[in-house]
Amino acid sequence: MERGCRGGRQPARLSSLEELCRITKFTKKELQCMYRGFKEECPNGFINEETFKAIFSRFFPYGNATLYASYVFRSFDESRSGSLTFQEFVQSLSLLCHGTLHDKLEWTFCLYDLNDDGRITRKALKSVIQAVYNLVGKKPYTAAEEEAFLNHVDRIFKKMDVDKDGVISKEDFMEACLSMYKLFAKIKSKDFIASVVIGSVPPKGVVPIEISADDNLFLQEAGNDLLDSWRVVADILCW
Ligand SMILES: [Ca+2]
Ligand SMILES: [Ca+2]
Repeated sequence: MERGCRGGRQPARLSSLEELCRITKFTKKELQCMYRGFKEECPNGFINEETFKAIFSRFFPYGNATLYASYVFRSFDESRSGSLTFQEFVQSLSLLCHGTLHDKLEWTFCLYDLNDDGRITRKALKSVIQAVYNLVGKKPYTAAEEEAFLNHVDRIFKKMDVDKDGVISKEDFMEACLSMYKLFAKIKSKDFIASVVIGSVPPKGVVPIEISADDNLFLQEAGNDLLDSWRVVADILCW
């Protein structure tokens, strides 16, 4: 089975600082700062899953970050060697900070494709969303909460499985996410805000945006769990 699913990363050989700036698009100063943080956390020059978990846990003192951190670590450790050098670490981070939307979505797909087979099953989706819930200590305790959680996972799954064949392929994933990002962009546009503020009659020249109730619900539900994964991880790991 192919290891790692993003591909295209530069080979992990030791680069000079200048070269690393060029590859990662981080400035010298940013890299030096990250390197200091890295050396402090990992004096032996490698970051492993345990350290990853410890870093994430600091950001989520009221939740349990271990599961999510292990999924993120897996997505960074493309060679599945169990540890990352500084260069491997910043190359993955660079993708989340400076990559194209397509790069970021590929990474997110990889995060959810827990067994590297190029498809996201309902079970994997549930596991990762559960891990996101754990971050903030949100847990379905009662039977009703458990049912609401499963319905939430179901709605996201149905929306993402574009061709309705029972699994989320990378094509499904890209298509569903890109159409959601387009909706997000529209919502953020001034025209939309103006039309909402003024009410049902938009001013001349402003085109009101119609969003179905289904899409609206999906945007609210999937926003944090799925569409923003790369942003959350980048915020945490950029020391
Ligand atoms: Ca899979
Ligand atoms: Ca599908």
